[in-house]
Amino acid sequence: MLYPILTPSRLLSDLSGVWDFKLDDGKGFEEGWYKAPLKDPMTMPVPASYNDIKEGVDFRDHVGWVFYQRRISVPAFAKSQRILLRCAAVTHHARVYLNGQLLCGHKGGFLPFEVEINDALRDGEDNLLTIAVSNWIDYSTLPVGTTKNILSGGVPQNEADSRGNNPNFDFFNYAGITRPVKIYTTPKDYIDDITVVPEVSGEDAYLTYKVDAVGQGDCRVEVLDRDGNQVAETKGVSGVLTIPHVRLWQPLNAYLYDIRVTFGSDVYTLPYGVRTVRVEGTKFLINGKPFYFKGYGRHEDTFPNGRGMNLPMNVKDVSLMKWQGANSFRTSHYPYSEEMMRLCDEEGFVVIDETTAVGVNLKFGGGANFEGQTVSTFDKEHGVQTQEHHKEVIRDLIARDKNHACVVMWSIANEPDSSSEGSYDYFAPLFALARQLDPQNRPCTLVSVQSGAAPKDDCVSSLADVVCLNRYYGWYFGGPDLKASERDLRAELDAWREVGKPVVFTEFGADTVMGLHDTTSVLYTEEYQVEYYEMNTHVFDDYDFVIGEQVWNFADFATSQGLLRVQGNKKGLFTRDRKPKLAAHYFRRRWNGIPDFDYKK
Ligand code: GCB
Repeated sequence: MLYPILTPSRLLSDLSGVWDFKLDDGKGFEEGWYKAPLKDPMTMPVPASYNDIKEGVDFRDHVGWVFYQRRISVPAFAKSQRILLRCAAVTHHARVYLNGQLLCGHKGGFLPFEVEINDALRDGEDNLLTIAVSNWIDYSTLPVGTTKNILSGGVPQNEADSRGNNPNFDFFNYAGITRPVKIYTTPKDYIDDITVVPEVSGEDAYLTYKVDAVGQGDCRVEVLDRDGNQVAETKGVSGVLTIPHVRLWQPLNAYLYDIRVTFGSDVYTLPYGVRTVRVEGTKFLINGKPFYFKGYGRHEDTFPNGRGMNLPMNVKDVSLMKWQGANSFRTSHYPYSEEMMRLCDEEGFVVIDETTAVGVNLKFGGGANFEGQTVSTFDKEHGVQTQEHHKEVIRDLIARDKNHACVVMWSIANEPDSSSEGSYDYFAPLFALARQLDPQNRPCTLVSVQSGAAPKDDCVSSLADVVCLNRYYGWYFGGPDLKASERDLRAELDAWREVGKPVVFTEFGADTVMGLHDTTSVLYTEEYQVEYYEMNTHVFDDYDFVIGEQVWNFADFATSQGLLRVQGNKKGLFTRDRKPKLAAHYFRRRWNGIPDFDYKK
């Protein structure tokens, strides 16, 4: 799916701004709020999560639908073109109405969808756009919602708990229109999609391309370098472009070409980095050289935007990550904004791209998720019912991100139940689908939870190209005894050696409240966080098949309330407003001393 841009043939209008807004009182649809201007609306910025924008617990923790509304108009001269309304992310369910008419619905809060609006659009200025949004999560959605608050050990905390709508994951269930809504146009005969697959041989690159075009027209494809010089050109909707003396996209040393496609009167330009990715033995090769992942699990989480796109913070975060000597992150636990992905292409940041599958695990909280009885995650009747939707998410994620140089691996899920009966049968078709759909055939992984399962019993070892581990030795497991924790971590790594695959630690971390200090370190102090990380990283250095370390988390972030969460999760190296803790300086020293390539012989 193409990112909407302004081109010589396409108009683009961003509907970001302050919209009218109202929480549903249960009668919104019955009373047809989408048919007429909302009565006594509030103001609400788009894009943003709505939860932290107004005050009060009823507002922040509202469960169910909300209504966003504004008027739109489109210039008369654009009406001869296809006119599309595109939502980059609406969390988690959307219904889009124009002039009272339902145009489309969408499930899933972190990927784009669009609809042609020519027929529903009236001439003139008077077009009423309403987007109804619901934050409902349950056993059929991704992320997964549960009947219990996992942070409170399953004890209902409020009315929403008893209605069975709580995250089965550890981040605040922010909702709303969180990424831009745009209108764009295309000619009637148009470029629908572009797919480009790189291959490098010697000094040259061969780009196998395919243009999905609708209607009639001649197709021409050019490659331009950064100075605008044409370096390759060909005709036809598919073929191979040859770039002599290619300049590769390298981690932290990015180079992007422009691939300009012309089809009939339609023109679209795709920024494109040429690089290769491959797993060989226990190495992860980027452009043929063994790469070492240094970086983070992150969240799209800022105040008061919630999960709403925050461009200045995106750019600031990349700057901070570079300051630390990091080279990569995982889009834990959902696809990030298209703007962030484009920025990572531009800045040379390496990304593990994760689906919205978090919480596909009913073992949390002792597994008593069904009226107090233990239910297995993949129980046909009472377990999660997410597999079909999971396939949709994989499809849409790969459709959106397949051309990004920054994306080097797909993460199919975070901390699912990957060692119970039914796990393999649930995940094997998902891995097969991702491998079939990705034209670049990138490695695939799932991120394994610390459950005590032996490597052979965790289907990450049979299905994944790279084993990703979230491990908390010295925090949830063994903390504060770092000696015993180190022994246990080593014992586990000794067992993973037998699997013969590369291992990346995609999470390890300790909650740390900025400003808490002690000479003899104790849990939650900045000193403990440093000692925790020193222990873990020194162990990683002893294992040649450990090819990456991504701390949990880049920054402190908001969660549901619970006794282990001090105004949110405090495992950040940075505070939520991006001030460094002691551990940020520790990693700055460590990572600036670790090369991106050939760290482990
Ligand atoms: C995990 C989860 C992450 C949590 C983290 C924690 O394993 O993947 O979402 O926030 O642990 O801090 O407990």
